[in-house]
Amino acid sequence: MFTLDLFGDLPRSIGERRQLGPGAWLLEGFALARAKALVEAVQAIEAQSPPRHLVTPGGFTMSVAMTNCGRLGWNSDLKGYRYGPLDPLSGQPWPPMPEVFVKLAHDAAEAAGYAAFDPDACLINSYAPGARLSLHQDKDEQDLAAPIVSVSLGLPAVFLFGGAHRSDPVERYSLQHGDVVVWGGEDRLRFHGVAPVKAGEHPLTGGRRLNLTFRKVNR
Ligand code: MD6
Ligand code: FE
Repeated sequence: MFTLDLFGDLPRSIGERRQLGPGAWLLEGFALARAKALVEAVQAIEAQSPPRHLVTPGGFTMSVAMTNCGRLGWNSDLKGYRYGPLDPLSGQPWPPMPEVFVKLAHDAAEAAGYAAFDPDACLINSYAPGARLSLHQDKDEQDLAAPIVSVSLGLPAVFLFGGAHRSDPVERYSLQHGDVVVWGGEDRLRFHGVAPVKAGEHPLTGGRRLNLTFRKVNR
């Protein structure tokens, strides 16, 4: 264990594993050594399938901009939420999942006790200052036995971690560049969200926060 103070934040432990719930872990700094390769891969994906502000079925435009890679991508419009093989903007398949993504998702899941995680979808969220994600459950996946692996890059954010019901109390965790959250099992359907991202500058991502969430959609 050692600490770093790169971003003027409190001294921060790397390699610490914090248990957030019976099936949920925060792996501090787990992706740090691969962060540069991950951000470069995101930039290549975005050149093919640019981040876009999706509309919810309720008619709201999301403040987070989204794109995807992998066999399936998540999409939202007035008709609903769904996963599909094609980027609706280009009509082409989503860009393939880079090897550095596949390996990181597998390794992080394993470190949290989930063996043989083999995601078929990676949602890439891009947060400009002020962007947020309201409380939601991830339940559009067919395979709820597999965990979700979530990687934070660039600007920090406060992660809101609720319970099984929308009205349950919410815990707040600071997510820093390189942190990975893995959750599954009993925690798989907990409500969660992201508080509005504060403005800042990060050497790898500039003025934004990136989040990769890896999912296994199809069994
Ligand atoms: C984010 N993450 O951190 C949004 N969902 O930008 C999620 O919505 C999320 O981090 C399911 C599992 C892990 C997550
Ligand atoms: Fe989510």
